[in-house]
Formats: sequence, structure tokens, C-alpha cells
Amino acid sequence: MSIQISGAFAKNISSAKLRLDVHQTITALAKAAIEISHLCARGPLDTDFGSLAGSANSDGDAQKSLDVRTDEIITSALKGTPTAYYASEEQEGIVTLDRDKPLAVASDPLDGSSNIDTNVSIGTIFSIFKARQTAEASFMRAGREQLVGGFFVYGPQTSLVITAGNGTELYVLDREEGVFKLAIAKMHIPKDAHEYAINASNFQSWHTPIRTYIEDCQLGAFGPLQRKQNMRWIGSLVADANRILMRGGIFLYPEDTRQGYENGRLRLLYEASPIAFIIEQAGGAATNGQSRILDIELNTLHERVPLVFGSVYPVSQVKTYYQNQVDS
Ligand code: AFP
Repeated sequence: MSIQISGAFAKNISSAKLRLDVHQTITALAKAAIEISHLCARGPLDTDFGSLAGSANSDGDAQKSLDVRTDEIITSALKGTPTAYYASEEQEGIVTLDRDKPLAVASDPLDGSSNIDTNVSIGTIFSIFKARQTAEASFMRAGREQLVGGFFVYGPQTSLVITAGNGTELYVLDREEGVFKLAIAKMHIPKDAHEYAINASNFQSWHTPIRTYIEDCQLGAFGPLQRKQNMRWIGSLVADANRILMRGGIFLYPEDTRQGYENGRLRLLYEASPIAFIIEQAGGAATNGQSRILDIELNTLHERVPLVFGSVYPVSQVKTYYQNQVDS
């Protein structure tokens, strides 16, 4: 057994059979994560560790060999589970595993992979849906229909942050036993905090509401926010999300004027939606700057979405900067 799932975890999933299917799938993903964690921990000891795989993913990002290897590990792990369809950042189209099975899984197998050779925490993000009649229909829907949202972090700890709609739980891998064990039964994001995360090098490309908000963060106690604001940017979504879950704050990857960033950088299906589900279940908020991420219907498999998430108060403040722009 690769994970000791809590009794409370899937309480909100009405059908006992579906709960069993979800448990089986999470157990397989946890086993895959232990293998991926081992590969990440070996780092440059494996010759092809950070070398490019010579291919590109659906967005044309150069694929690192570990990206491809990670996707293979997850695909093979899901074959033994009640999963009909698999959608991956690393694969153009949807993979049909067994159309008679009840679940559909979406994943970014190795998010943060541009950090692979810098020993920064990276991770696997995933979302589990109830499968529909077709592969496309199983994913072209709003994120609020997820059964489960989760992410593994391969860092000082190998951990799993996960929700099935009954709060957000933290599991940590006990390496001696090779099992993920529950560490926090209900994660809670403080309603307010004073730490923001954004790639400030994009300042010249931001639209007015975000530029004004970040200027006010930099003004801190000398501006309208009336408090010193701290800044952190790891450049690895799972690491930034994990920090915000532990101590609050706000993460922003907005749309900007750069070509290809008209809807930001992060993907709705297998990055923003699972993160949004986790954050909301921990008492936080997740928007595209103005509207709730979990209400946005997916139209194309790899579509991007602006992403603002974290403590409820700063996320709602960002919304007012958009409203003020409209009103002015
Ligand atoms: P990679 O998976 O290509 O490293 O991208 C990581 C990521 O999707 C997310 O984890 C980070 O928050 C974000 O991109 C960093 O983007 P910038 O490099 O533009 O700051």
C-alpha cells in the first residue's frame, strides 16, 4: 500500500463503488510518485537527467527527458486503475485506456520541469473526474465537477496535497516504510496575509490592474495597502502553492501583452483547476483575476488561463483593481 488514505477523505463522494475507484487510482498515482521522487532525488547521477528529450509538448515547450519519463510512469500506473481516459500536458491528445471504466484523469506529470537541474522543488499535478460517454466530454467541463484535485511535491519532503471536496489534506512520504501518511487533516489558508508571488520581470507586459496592484504591494506601508508586503517567486507552481497553503499569501500569473500570454501561462485543465479546488477547500480563493476558476468551462484541452489564488482577502482585492479600471 503506497498511501494510508484517511477515512474522511472521500466522504463527499456519494457512491461507495466510486469511492473505491478513486482510492484505487490515488494509490496507483502515489506509487508512481514514489518512483518519480526517486528519479528526481538521484538528479545528475543519471546521465540523461536534465538533458532535452528532443521533442516538444502540446505548447511547444522543449521536453526534458524526465518530463517524458514521468508521463510514461503515470500512463502505465493508470493502466491498472478504473481510468477510461488520460489527458496529459505531455501528450497532444487524450489517451483512451479503457472506455468502459468510470474515471478520467488529467495531469501535468512534472510541473516546474524547467527547474529540473537546479534542485528546486517540482511536482505532479492531477485531477480526477467521473468519465462521460466520450473522451472529449470527460474533460470539456468546468473544474467544479472534479471528484479529486491533488499535487505531489518532490522536495525536501515528498508530499501529497489533495482534496475530494471534504477539506484539503497533507500527506508526507515515510521513506522507511514507502508509504504516504496523513500529516495535516485539514489545511487552512489564513484569510489575510502580506506576501505576494509573481514573476516581476514581466512588469512591462502587465495590464493596468495588475501593474497598479503590484506597485501598491511594493509601496507597502507607504501606499493604499498600508502594510509592508513581502515577495517570494519560486517559479514552480506546486512549491509556491504549498507555501501559500502553509502560511497564506497570493500567487499571480496574469494575462499579459506578450505573444502567447494573452491568457497567461498556466493551463486550466491540469494546473489551475486542481490547484483552485485544493485552495478553495483550504479556505482560500482562486480566480482568473475576476471570476472563479472552478466555474470556467474548458473549451480546448491545453487552453491557458490567468491564475490568481491564495488568501481570500488579497484575491478579492485584486478583483477591485479590475473593477476600478472598468469604472475609471
Ligand atoms: P515549467 O514546467 O516549464 O518549468 O513551467 C513551470 C510553470 O508552469 C509553473 O510551475 C510556474 O509557476 C511558472 O511556469 C513559471 O513561469 P515563468 O518561468 O514564466 O516565471
